[in-house]
Amino acid sequence: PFLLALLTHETFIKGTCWTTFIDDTPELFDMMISQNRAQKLLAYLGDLAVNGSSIKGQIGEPKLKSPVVLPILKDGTDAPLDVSFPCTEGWRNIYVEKGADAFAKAVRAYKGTLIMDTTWRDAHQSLLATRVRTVDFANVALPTSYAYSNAFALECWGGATFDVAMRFLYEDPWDRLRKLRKLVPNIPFQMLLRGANGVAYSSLPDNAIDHFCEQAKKAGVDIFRVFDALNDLDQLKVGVDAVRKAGGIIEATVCYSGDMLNPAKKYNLAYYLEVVDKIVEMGTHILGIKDMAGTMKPKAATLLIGAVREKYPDLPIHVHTHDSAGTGVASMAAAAEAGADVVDVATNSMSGMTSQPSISALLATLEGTIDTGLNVDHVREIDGYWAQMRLLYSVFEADLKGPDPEVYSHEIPGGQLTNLLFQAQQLGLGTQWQETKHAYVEANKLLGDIVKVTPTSKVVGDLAQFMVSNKLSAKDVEERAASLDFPDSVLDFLQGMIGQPYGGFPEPLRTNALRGRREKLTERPGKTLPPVDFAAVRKMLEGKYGKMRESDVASYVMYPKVFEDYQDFVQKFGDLSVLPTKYFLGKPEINEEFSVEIEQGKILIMKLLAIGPLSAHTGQREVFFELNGEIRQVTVDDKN
Ligand code: 3PY
Ligand code: ZN
Repeated sequence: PFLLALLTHETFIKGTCWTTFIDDTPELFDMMISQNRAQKLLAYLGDLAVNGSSIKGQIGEPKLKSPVVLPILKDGTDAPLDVSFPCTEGWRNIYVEKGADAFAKAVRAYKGTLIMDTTWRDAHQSLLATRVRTVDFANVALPTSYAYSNAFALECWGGATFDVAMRFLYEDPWDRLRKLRKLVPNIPFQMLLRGANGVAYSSLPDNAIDHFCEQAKKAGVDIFRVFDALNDLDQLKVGVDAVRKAGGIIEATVCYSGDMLNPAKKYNLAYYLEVVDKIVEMGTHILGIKDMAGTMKPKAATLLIGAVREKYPDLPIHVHTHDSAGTGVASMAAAAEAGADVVDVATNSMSGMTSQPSISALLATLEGTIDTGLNVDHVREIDGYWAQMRLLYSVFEADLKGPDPEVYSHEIPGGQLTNLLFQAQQLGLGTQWQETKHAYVEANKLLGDIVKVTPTSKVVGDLAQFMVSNKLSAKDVEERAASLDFPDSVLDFLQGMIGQPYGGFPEPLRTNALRGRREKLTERPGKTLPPVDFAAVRKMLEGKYGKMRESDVASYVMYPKVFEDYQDFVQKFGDLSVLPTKYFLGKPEINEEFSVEIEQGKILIMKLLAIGPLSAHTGQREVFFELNGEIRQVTVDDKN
């Protein structure tokens, strides 16, 4: 049948298609230059057509079938706004023209409460396994620059987006940043930096953090939310100092864990105020308060933000939460009322549950009392785009059904909650999820009730999964610690590679688990880690891959293996970031025409024509495409 499809195809009947199109627009078809890139792209598409998607975590094919409709913003007279070029008005101008101190001052002086939208970072990290691709941000970037022109910032980088971009999406995270920066020059960009851990899972040499922040600032980050997962101030300071040296806006952050309203809990108001005092002493433009699991109840927000506001009237406060319990809007409204200058929300279709609270719900809650400077209609119009994206990326959804205040007891951070649920679902055991949550609580207690956020949340999660899969109770772990083969992340934590926990390490668990195989650190790891030799790294990489940028060096230093795997992939398949997501995740229908702009003005028009029969001899198939009117074929190993 494939032969028949081929012979009856219009290309065979009519000779070449697109001749008139090519004649009319010759500049679009510089085929010579594009040959190699096009062939690599076909290699990817052919593999996808034969073997299905290889993107980790994907279940099924994208459900969004219709073309994506872009937002249309209206001006005051109901006429469509021209958004064909970026908006130039916004808070970023203050920073660019007058510097970080002036920016912080202006934010504090604003009469209402500003919002930061997290859709481009935390929202998809928390709901869609961080899988949203650059092309889908870029497509909505211009209208967003208008609709959100009064926003404090867009959170768009850092956290898990850095490694996931390379590891699973085969994209360069730096290119994403540069591309979006050009399209949105007016709104500050915020990133999430894990203090001395950079955007990795344990500490790096100090000069690696400096180098990373310098590159991030150059590529487009303005505001750096810097936290340490244990609120270890020495670790935090490494990140804060790096941002200062890079000339960025520092948002040093205290992580909120547990429930400060409950007197039996470890982390209380006095604890948080002490951390805030030290952060102020360290020097920050903005104070971040980061409620990564969404356990900060509205009353706690009122008390904590109220207390900080009273003690530090001039300090801008920026509050972050997750809506896992369903109380996120109430907590952010309480924070705004108690004097927060900025609160975090996400576009409606990408909000709720493990993500941030809904922007429109918050705007409605604050309406008439606290001004945000945002146009509710524009915000809603942008959301129409994200509703389509949510469907496009639903192949990565963990099947969360609704908010659940159980988070107040298990305290699992938003991104990790969806991740663990997804893994439990994949194992398909009915009781797995309940067991994992229970084990998470036990693992946290075993480790000394630590603050849980990447990377410490991974330590607790890994120990919990280790307990479930080996059927170990907390008592078993304690009694058999000297002979158990703990996950690496747990040993890293117990060694001190992630920092020093408040209240110290759990003993005798620490000693028994380490068994003298690793030295116990009493100070931050960066003090003893040898500095990175960037010139040597560059030389080694260029020997392997050709010309490298300084940001490539930073990627390698942060994630050596992930970066090398990514480079190997690009050598084979080229830059896939140009491919529309529908065709990145799923194969087109036979004869469905689609276009790919491989670089500005260079458009490939493609069709999948046929998938050939399996050769019993080679285990391969020929896949036939039409590319700008010509038939192309690729040979693909059939892995099924
Ligand atoms: C991250 O570190 O990626 C986080 O989102 C922490 O909340
Ligand atoms: Zn978060």
